[in-house]
Amino acid sequence: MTSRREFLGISSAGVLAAAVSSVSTEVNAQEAPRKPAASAGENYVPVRTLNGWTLPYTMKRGVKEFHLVAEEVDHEFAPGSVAKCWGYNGSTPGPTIEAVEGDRVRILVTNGLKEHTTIHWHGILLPSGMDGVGGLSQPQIGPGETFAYEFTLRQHGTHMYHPHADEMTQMAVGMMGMFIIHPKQREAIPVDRDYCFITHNWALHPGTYRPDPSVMVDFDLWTFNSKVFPAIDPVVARTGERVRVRMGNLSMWNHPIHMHGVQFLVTGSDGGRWRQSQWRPETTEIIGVGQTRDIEFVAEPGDWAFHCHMSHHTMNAMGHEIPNTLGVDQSGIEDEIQKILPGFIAMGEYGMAEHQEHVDMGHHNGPENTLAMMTGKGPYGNIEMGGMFTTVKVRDNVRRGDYSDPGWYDAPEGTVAARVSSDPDFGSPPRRKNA
Ligand SMILES: [Cu+2]
Repeated sequence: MTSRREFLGISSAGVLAAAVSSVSTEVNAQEAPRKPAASAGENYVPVRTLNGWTLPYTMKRGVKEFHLVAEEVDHEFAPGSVAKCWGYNGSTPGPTIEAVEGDRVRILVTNGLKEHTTIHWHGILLPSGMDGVGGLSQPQIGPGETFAYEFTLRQHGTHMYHPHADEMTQMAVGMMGMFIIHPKQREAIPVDRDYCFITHNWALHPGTYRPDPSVMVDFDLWTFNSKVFPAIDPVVARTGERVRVRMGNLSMWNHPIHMHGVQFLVTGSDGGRWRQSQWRPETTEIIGVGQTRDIEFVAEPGDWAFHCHMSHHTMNAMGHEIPNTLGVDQSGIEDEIQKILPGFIAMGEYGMAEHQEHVDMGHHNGPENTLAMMTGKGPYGNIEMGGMFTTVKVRDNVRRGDYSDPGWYDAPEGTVAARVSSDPDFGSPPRRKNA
């Protein structure tokens, strides 16, 4: 999935850069767009954007030139749900910009929207006039216009970019991306893998095809890089590798991101990689709205859940104003309601897990273009998740630089929780009497 997207993305950006080059006298064969990669003077592992891609640049007289195009994109959150979103260069989030502290960068921004826009380089130190706040620090970029931003990177860290024009609408429909700046010197404690994603929320109401920018609280979809589980790429690593995951938040909620299997260290943010004395072990780290956080861990073998801990943020589209059916005897109701609402299924008396079973068995079809509230199959059955949920998949035999999904973990015998009785009165567990 990822490789095809990357290929298409890079191809289209390549065509774009070639078109730009044809009007420039500065271009020669050595300035063909290239994918950023660790090379002489660039002592870093290229960042891996989950489900996303990295924007190629062209070197022009010592300046790294990037070209972003703000435009409408047809985006798939997961198979079964597509929408008209806005993004950059054919995707939401836009491609990751990756550079090195000390680099001079020029970022051309072409506005392919029908209203004006700008880009704010969130967390990056630069001249006031390059800060991208429409009306305050620059004129708006009108439809069809191209503006150039140019500045020298004076810092390193995990940053983001987003419009600062009609911000509520443009961000609500997907305009954002990450801007990773590696330190000039090789890191004293290097990482083997460096992942990044940005969190977002979407009001894609059931049965509709365009996110609603007016919603503040009751969102329908919760995403890592504009994808929901089970369409979010896994974080893949080999046992013992040091892995960094950089996370940004341009949504309307804070996200306590929880990783199973390890105590990770929180090691950085848009303030750069913190001094080691500031690193702290956690298993959940809140990524506040507008913040970025880097976590690092040494990979432990297994399949580990990695998700937001707000339990509604690991669900897909759901009604927020339905009556509570928990504990309600609904016998007889189904026939009555089906007379006015064909296909109605009474459920929820004993909990909501049956929802996924009904959907998977084809009993229950929601509105068109609408994902099931909970979904996903694992080796042991339904995972009953959606939204901001993915896995960390660590194996002993993953090759360096191989990011492909290794499939499900084959747990050593005797290390998986298993049934010891089917008798409801099994054993004599201590119980507290009702007061
Ligand atoms: Cu969350």
